[in-house]
Amino acid sequence: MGNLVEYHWNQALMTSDKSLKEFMAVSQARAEEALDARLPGETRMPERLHQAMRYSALGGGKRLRPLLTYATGIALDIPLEALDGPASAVEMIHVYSLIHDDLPAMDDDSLRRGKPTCHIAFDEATAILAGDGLQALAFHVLATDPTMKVSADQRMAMVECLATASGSYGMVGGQAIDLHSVGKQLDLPALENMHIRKTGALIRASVRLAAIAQPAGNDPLIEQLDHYAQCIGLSFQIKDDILDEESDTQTLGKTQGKDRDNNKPNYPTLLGMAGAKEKAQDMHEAALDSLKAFGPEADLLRQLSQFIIDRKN
Ligand code: GRG
Repeated sequence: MGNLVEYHWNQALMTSDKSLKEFMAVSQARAEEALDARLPGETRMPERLHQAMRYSALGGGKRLRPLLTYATGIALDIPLEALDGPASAVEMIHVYSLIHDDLPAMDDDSLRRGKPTCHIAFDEATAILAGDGLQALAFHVLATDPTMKVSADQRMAMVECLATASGSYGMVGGQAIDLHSVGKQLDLPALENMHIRKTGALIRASVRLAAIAQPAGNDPLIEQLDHYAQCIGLSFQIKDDILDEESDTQTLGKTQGKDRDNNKPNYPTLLGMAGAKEKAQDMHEAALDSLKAFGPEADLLRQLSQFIIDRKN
């Protein structure tokens, strides 16, 4: 699809009642294709490692982070094909984090996205390497992907953005705090600090990567998008905690009740279930408020915020 046709098609989608559902289906397929094209083929040496990377990265997940990158692109009028690289990169980091989080040394889980976790389908050493391989590939994509059509400065800013979000100041740091807090009482600010890093940072990067791809950045709008991303990062985590209590393993595609079983602090235990739901709703409203300066071009971002608090898995 040419950029212009695609852009107008996306404009049409935004005014349709079914817009979010259609956008999600089309963008999930787009993210899958973009990942497929950038992952090493499974017959390429070392075959077993590449099979494990593809096993975990392809064919599952909501693709929330690529959806956010594409929806931000639509809000900022960026051609989606320029965002396939950043969308793939952020999803690769996410998948690597899931593979490593499921390992026996961490959450020790056997089910992810409705199928056996990477270390069960392959073996522990291969799963560690598959995560490592995906992490390195994410940065390789940002540094070299020819479809991105950005300047060297923009590429550098994207690499810096994703590295900060995924490293010890972001996701990995949040995971370290999480592992250290098992069995401990955290107060609300400490819980929030952990989640801002562990899950919030990558969600924030998903939006920011698209903003960096804009040829001439509009700083006030970018700040507002960043605030939106911080709000949905928190509402995502609150909803995740609620689902961990209220849903079931089959619907989630991962083991339900892990927080309780592992004696991990979460929002429902600190705020009560009604309090957690109210906070998720407050965060959603704050996210919408951040988008006040945008017109209908940001409707998909608004709808994604609603989706985050309504989702079933
Ligand atoms: C091990 C380096 C390292 C980091 C782990 C993000 C994370 C840090 C671990 C994931 C474990 C987890 C279940 C976190 C709770 C929130 C979360 C990230 C859930 C999974 O994300 P979704 O719902 O998953 O977007 P899908 O499968 O839909 O992509």
